[in-house]
Amino acid sequence: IQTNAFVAKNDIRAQFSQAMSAMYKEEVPAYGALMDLVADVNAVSLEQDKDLHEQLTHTDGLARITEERHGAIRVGTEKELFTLRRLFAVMGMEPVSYYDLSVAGIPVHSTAFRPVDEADLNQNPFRIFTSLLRLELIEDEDLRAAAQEVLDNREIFTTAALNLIDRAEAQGGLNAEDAAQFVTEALETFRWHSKANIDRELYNRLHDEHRLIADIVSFHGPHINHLTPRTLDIDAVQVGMPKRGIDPKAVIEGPPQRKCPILLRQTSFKALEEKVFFKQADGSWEEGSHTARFGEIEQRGIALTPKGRALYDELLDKTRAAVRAGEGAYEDLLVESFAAFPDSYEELRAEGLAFFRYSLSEKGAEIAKSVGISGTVDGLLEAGILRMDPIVYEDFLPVSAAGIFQSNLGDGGAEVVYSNPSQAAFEKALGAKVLDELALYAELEQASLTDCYERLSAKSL
Ligand code: OOG
Ligand code: NI
Repeated sequence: IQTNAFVAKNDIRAQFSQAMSAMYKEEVPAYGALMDLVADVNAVSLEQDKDLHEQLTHTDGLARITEERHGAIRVGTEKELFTLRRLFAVMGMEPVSYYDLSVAGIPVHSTAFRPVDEADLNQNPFRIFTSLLRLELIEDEDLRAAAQEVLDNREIFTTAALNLIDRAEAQGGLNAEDAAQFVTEALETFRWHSKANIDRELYNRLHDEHRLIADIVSFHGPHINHLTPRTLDIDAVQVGMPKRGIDPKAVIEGPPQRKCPILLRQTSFKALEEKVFFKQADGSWEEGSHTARFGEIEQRGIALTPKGRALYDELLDKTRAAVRAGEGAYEDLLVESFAAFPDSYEELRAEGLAFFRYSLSEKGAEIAKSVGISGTVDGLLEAGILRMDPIVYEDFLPVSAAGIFQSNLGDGGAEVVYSNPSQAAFEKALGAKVLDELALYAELEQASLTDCYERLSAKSL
């Protein structure tokens, strides 16, 4: 019967993303201002760049952009991460990729929960970058134990949310009423709480160890710390921010501006200093402040193959070895280094640097109606039978993520660099393996080609 039918996971995710955005706009008004700026910039980009407009229309990517955003949260325990995986699964979001942030002196490791299939991404690509605290990287044993105790004594999910996760798993989905309640209850986990779980003294000790640890341990739950709309022209947004009273960080993370955007470029505005209250031993609340929440913008480009990614990493490392990000010469040097990265889709394809989605051109579709046809991809592209479009990079970049974390940790951000990946431990906590993003892009490319070849060889009568 209709009323008992399950709501599509894509719809639950879209509702949740909307609800999260509305909540964050209330909590952090500058996010609303940034959304308006991004909407204006995107409208201009689509108006001026007809090729981009056509490409996005052709790949069904246009509709998703205004609704597109990612958020980020940080959790404290394995159990919290485990339940989050189950919560996100209700909305069709799976853990993709493993990011080790210890390389930047940040004691967390992370994944991103996101939809995986092309059709699901096109309906709503909402993602959450999710980090797990690594208390084992804190040297002070007393402090570690104190933090652990606080974390063990909190419950970041409402009882109703936990029950609905169980129900979704048992039934294989949620009906409309349950889905609506699930969205409301799940949102509670990510709400900001100005009353801390701990007293000022412990807060200060955690903060001195690392600001991020204080952010993760001190509060009732993993408040959403930023929500990021997707822009089609990040340089225009960067320039536009100060005009609307928003103060951006100094540099855009990721690759430089290019004709054919690759991977991901990101910039953010500084975290707000917010009033919080510490829970003192005598039961009183003591006023203090905490900085955690900020805004970010992203521009997404084409996904790179392992070969392309290696070249990206090499050129970025080369730049960063010469100048620190944020120093005057950084951007010029970045542009100079990346001159070695081909900047046309033809070259990116010919050199096997990036992933493409193939489809039949109008001509190809016409031919496919009458005669069977075969040939190499090169030949079919040249003959104008196939067309290719960039596959959008849907993931994150560890060096950029570290830059985003750092920009919000203030000037005293840690500089200690101790690479210490621990993917197996992360996956054990998660209760699942993370998906390999490169395999996902390769599959998407291959599936698009298989579909083209099938259509070309099948002669209809
Ligand atoms: C996450 C920072 C990483 C991104 O877009 O790379 C991130 C955090 O600050 O919790 O969101
Ligand atoms: Ni982010």
